[in-house]
This record gives sequence, C-alpha cells and structure tokens, in this order.
Amino acid sequence: MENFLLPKSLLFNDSSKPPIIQGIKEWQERHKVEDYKIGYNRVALITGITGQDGIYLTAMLLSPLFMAPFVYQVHGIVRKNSASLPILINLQETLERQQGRKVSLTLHYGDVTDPHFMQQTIHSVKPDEIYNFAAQTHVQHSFFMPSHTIDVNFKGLVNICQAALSLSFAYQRSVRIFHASTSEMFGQTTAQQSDSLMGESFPFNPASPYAVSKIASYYLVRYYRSVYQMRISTAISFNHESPLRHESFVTRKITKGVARIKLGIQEKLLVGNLYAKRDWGHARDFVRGFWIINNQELVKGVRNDSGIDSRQPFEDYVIATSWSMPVLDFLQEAFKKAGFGQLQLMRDNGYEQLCSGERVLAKVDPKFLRPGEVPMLRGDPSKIESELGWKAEIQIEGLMDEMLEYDEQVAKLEMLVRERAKL
Ligand code: F7E
Repeated sequence: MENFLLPKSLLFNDSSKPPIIQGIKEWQERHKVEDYKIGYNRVALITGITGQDGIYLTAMLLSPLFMAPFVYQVHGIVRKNSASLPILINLQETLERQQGRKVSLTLHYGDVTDPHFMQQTIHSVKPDEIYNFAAQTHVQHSFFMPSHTIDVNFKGLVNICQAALSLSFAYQRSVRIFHASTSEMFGQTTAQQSDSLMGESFPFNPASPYAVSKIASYYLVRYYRSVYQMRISTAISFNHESPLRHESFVTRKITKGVARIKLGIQEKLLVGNLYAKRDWGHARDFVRGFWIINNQELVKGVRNDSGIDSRQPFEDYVIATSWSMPVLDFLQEAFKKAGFGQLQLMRDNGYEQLCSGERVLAKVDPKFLRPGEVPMLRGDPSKIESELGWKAEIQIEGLMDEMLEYDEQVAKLEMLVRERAKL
C-alpha cells in the first residue's frame, strides 16, 4: 500500500534510459572527456518541486541508472502549506529502498515571490541547474486572481534570475536556468491559423492573465540571455498530464470522476467547454525534454560528435506531441474504457450532457466556462526533435490508460476508508 500513491511512470529505470544520455557516456569515452569538464556531479534546484513536473523531474534526476554518468543532488523549494508533500516524501523513501542508500533531496521552505529568500537560497545551494516550475498555473483561476498570477509567475522569475546573476558575479559560477513557458501564450488563433501547428515563431495572442504573465516571463528570459549572456532557456510546453496532475485540470478531473462514478461514489461529472482541443502529452516525457533543453550545449555537442560550445546562446523550444483532441472525445473515451456503453450527447436547459442510456454521466456547468477560452492548441515539436533528439514516447492512449488505472485504485482506497468509517 505504501507505493500506492506513486504512478508506474514515475519510476525511471535503466531500460527506459533515453539514447541521448547513453550517447553522452559513449561520447565521453570516445573523446576521453574528463568528468570535471562537464561536471557529472550536479546540484539542481527545483522551484515548485511538489507540483506534477517537480515530482517527475525529481524522480528522474534521483534515478542513477537512468541519469548515469550524471549524479544529482536535488534541492526543492516548498511552500509551507503544500498538499502534495507526502507524495514527494513517499518518492524519496521508495527510491532509497530501491537503491539501498540515501538519495540527496533537501527541501527549503519558502516562496519564489520573496527576493530575500531566493537570494539566500540560491547563494547557499549554489546550484548548477535551476528548474523554475513555481507558478499559479490554473488558467481559469487567473481570471479571478490576475494580480496574484502575475506576481508569482513574473516576479518569481525576476527574483530567481537576479539571485542567479549575483551568484555568478560573486563566485564566477554560471547557473543554467530552465523556465517553464506555455502554449497558452499562443492563445486564440485566427481562422487562417486554426489548422496550423504551433512552433517557436507562431504569434502570441493571449486570452487570460495567466497567458499574459507567461509572455512577460518569456521576454524576461530573452532579456537575461541577451543582456547578461545567461544560460537561460524556456520550453513552450503544451498540456502535459499524468496521474499526478491536480484534479482541477480537466484530464485528471475526468479520470478521477470516471473511476468514482464506476465505483458508485460519485453521481456525475460537472464540466466546462467540451469543444476545446488540446495537445495532451505525458509529464514523464516533458521533464526529459526540460533536462535536455537545460543541457542543450552538451546535447548538441554529443549529437554533432563535436566539442561543447558553451559560447552559443541558449535557445527556446516547443515541446508537444503534435496531436490534439477535444475535451469531449477524452471524456467519452474515458467512460468507454471504464465499461460504460450506449454513450450519447443530449441537451438539457441549453447545456450538453453525456448519457449512458437513461443515466446522466457528465453535464456542462456554466461555472466551468471561461471568460476567455483558447479553442485549439496543437504544437510543432520538430525543432526539439531535429536539434536535440527529443521525441514524445507516450501517446494519449497510454496516458489515459495509466490515469484511469491509477484513479481506480485511488477510488477503491476511498471506498475502503468510507467502509471503515462506518464500523
Ligand atoms: O483545461 C476545458 C478548459 O484546465 C483544458 C495548464 O497546465 O495547460 C493547462 O491549461 C481545457 C480548457 O488546462 C473543464 O476550458 C472543460 O479549454 O485542463 P485545463 P489548460 O487551461 O489548457 C497549459 C498548457 C498550461 O500552461 C496551464 O498551466 O479543458 N475544460 N471542462 C475544463 N477545464 C477544467 N480545468 N475543468 C473543467 O471542468
């Protein structure tokens, strides 16, 4: 039971090792590159470590068979009231049991919005790599909390960059910084654009305070890179999900709801816009891409079988699967996989509802409709595929299966707890 909260995809083993990391080892042997030139012992600082991406990246960096020849010490910034901390602790204990030794994970309690805290933490940890995931990431919440969204998402990054800059002046240490950007920056497309895949040069047209905050941060990354030659870059990530996705996002809300409805502990799902299309990938694939982007000069050197050219400015990359699906299809497919038949879409009081025979399984509730919606997002990952050798390995089918299986286990546990409470 103690491994219960950890999805299968969270365990990174040798057999799933990406060719590029294997390639680094072979390249190093062929060119007799010594460890100290690349720095195989790395210190990583992850902000937002208890979120989905923070947990997946921690699991990856602390899996030595997967990451070899790199050995990581991971530091994470945690807000005092983070609800996902038990999953991270469970991960740490599981890795330590598997590896038969302590893994190096240190948590720092604080917040990226506090410049003093960030300065002090970055100067004491002296990271080689920073991954900035700390953000108010919920698009709908950003309509109700625009100032908070812009504070966390933009000022948080300013504080990180200023602290990293002062570290580099004080100790002549350059830190690589990865910042998480988003496809929401592309926003609403025109009729002519609506069929195009969205690549790095696709125009921005934000439709929420969240998207605006991320566009400001995107330009901040470019500013630090061009003015201070910082090794900072960003991934324009399309939606990425997993069993650890928070249930306020639509895929997890659906898989969790479907599992609970199947077991009879929930009557129906209340959802918003069923026609928005999203390019849904797996968080496990995305964190692999984040590491590759943050090590892009090394990865390019290995792929070209040349040296490492650290004078090249860092670049930004889109990460996506290039395949998209409407929310309605995800919803119907999830119910079908859970064994519900005769699915049909009906209307009640002007809103859609999904029924199985007579039974209403899901219903549109206007409170989940957004003041500004992004109807369609589909990314073009060709630049990261051709330049850095990244490719999505898990498709939507595998993602949905894993999420449904996990949520069925969670729902069974919930039933057990309810039964015990009755005793
Ligand atoms: O919504 C529609 C909703 O909240 C997806 C974040 O990681 O990805 C995520 O943002 C779509 C939208 O994700 C419900 O209107 C329908 O069209 O799962 P979501 P998101 O807004 O796309 C981007 C790339 C980010 O960067 C963000 O940080 O689904 N939808 N019914 C619903 N959405 C929610 N949340 N709940 C519903 O009931």
